[in-house]
Order: sequence, then structure tokens, then C-alpha cells
Amino acid sequence: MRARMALMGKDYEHREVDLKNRPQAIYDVSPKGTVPVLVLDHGQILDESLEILHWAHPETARAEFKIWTARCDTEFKHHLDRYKYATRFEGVNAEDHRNLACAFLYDLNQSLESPPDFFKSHYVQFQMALGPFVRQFALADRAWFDAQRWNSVHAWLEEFLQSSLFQGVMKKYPVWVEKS
Ligand SMILES: N[C@@H](CCC(=O)N[C@@H](CS)C(=O)NCC(=O)O)C(=O)O
Repeated sequence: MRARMALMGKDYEHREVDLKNRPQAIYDVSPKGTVPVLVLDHGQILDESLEILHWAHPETARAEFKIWTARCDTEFKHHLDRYKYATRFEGVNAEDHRNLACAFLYDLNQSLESPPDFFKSHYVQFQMALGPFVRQFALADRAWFDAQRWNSVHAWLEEFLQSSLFQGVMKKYPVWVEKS
């Protein structure tokens, strides 16, 4: 979702991959076989959504922005995965990780309450970068999420979910089939 939003309005060929039946072509360009993968004209491969965001919106590589994306992709994502998919990890308690993930959301809430200038001037880029992960966290238990006192995060997420940015990438794409 992050990469799709980052690439909105760019001229590129979208190849939808069925993760249960991945084509050889994805492994040929990126052996880890995860999406997203962006192949640039001169053959350079970007196979992390953050790299794709940086490529499409270079201002997101600046330090003021990276503080958030680094924290989202390491600390928050780590706890989000263990909260959502606790059974896939040995000895993991979902609630512990839900609580640990809250530190990020608490800080995000504070920043949204009195946003630094960079946050205000790059609002849409922040939505692309962080929105999909906050959405996943919220959807894991929406009633619990809604009961927390993060009013600014709630409003921010709702605005993101209603945005043409997010709505524009939520459509279903036909799975890409390699022409023989
Ligand atoms: N760090 C990666 C994570 C990518 C990722 O987890 N992609 C998922 C789909 S959204 C995937 O390909 N899952 C299949 C797998 O991990 O084998 C990024 O943000 O680009």
C-alpha cells in the first residue's frame, strides 16, 4: 500500500503478484520474493517499500522524516506483527506487543497535536509512509483501538482512510501473468 501510494501519478507498469503463487519473474529480480519490488529503467532494483518511497519522494529521506519511518519500520512493525500474528512466533503474547506498540502511537498522537513544521508541510507523505501500518494496527482490534485516548491519531487515521490517496490504491488489480 505504501509503495502503491508513493507511485501514484508516476508512469510505471503495475504487475500484481499473487503471494500464494509467485511468478519466477519476481525471484529473478529480488530473491526474497516479497512485494513491493520496483525495477527502474536502468535495471536498479528497489525491493523495500521505504526505498520506493524515497525514490518517488526524495524529501522523505530527510532526517526529520526518517525519524518516523525508521521507528515505524523497526519498533512499531516488530510489535505490530507480534500483536497481529502472535501464534506465528514462539512464546509471544499478543497483548504485551500491543502495549509495546503503543509507545509509537502515543508519540505520533503528540506530534499530531502540535505538529512540527516539517510534519505539516509533508502531511501527505507522512500519510503514505505511516498510514498503512497504523491502519493494520487499528484493524487488529478496532473496538480496542477506538477506546484508546489518542484522539489525534483516530482523526488522522480516519482522514487517511477517507482520502483519495488511500482509496485510489485499494482497488483490486488483475494478477500479472507472464507472457510466454
Ligand atoms: N520490508 C518490506 C515488507 C514487505 C512485506 O512484508 N510484504 C508482504 C506483502 S505486504 C509480502 O510480500 N509478504 C510475503 C512474504 O513475506 O513472503 C517492505 O516494506 O517493503
